[in-house]
Amino acid sequence: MKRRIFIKNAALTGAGVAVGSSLLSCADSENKENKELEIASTTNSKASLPLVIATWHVIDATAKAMEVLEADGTALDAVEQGCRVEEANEKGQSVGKGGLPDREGNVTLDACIMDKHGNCGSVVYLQNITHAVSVARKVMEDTPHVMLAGKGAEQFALEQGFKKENLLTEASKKAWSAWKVESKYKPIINIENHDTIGMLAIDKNGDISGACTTSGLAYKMAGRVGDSPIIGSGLFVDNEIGGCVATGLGEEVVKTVGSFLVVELMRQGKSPQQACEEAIGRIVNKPNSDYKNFQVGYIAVNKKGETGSYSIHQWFSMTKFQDGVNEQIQSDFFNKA
Ligand code: SD4
Repeated sequence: MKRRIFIKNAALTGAGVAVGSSLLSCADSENKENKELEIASTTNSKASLPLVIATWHVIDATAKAMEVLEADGTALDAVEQGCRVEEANEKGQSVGKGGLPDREGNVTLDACIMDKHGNCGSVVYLQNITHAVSVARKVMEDTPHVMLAGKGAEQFALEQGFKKENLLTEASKKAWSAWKVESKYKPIINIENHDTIGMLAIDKNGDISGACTTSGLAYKMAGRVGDSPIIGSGLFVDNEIGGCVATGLGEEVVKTVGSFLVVELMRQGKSPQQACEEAIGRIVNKPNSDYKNFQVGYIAVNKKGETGSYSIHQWFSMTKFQDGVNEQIQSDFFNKA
């Protein structure tokens, strides 16, 4: 497992090629969006649209998102639908149903979503509802607010017709019982593999949206909320510039307002890769940084469709679906010692 992994979904090969090349042939068009795609083609030959990227190894989720994009769906629909795949996957123990609980045995979810207009919605400490990302979207679209928490978020979800479910699966209950024997609280993110999902998509119109959903740190303190539902930390999108999502130890992302930082660095002219690297630098270069003991990873995309990813430690990966190829790409990382 400890090597570069490429997973190509042959069945879907070809799905995204036509769009990019047909748009690039419209060089004489007055259309601003097409011009932007043209610029992308000169700076990054791989930057054809639509595209979707996500944190970790989630090819089923990116495949779902691409299905939406290929059917002329919006980036917003794509990221919501993509994230829902992992939320429903009971085997993934860090998101949605099957997520590992807090130290008291409660599964609590954090999620957010952001659209091309800069609108956003978020839920924190949501219980008993699998599709936190969809509740976040409802907060964005059907309330005058950005964020709903705890009981209020649950009540809102139920009023919106979401189903009440027990999110603590037998497997997660078993893991929690085993953890309780020693009850050691050490909020260290598993740096090998994870399922917390942050997703960014650019649709055929060149519009960007993003979403993020998680059950947060396993065995966290009751009431703990991480970076994932915090706009600017776990996720940020500016349709003129690009988007970023974070994964890993949320406290460290929040302290540096990581995703907003990455987008602002891209605004200043950095590539997505350079911006992710600099944002990780802000964490590891702090005096007395304890970075050897935790993981943080960022993925980012800019308006041209160029992508980047970077983490503190090895084995963070990004899943990318573009030009008919759905692949897991290992990230470069800081701690090479
Ligand atoms: C959190 N950032 O709650 C989330 C956890 C995560 O990969 O992303 N894990 O801190």
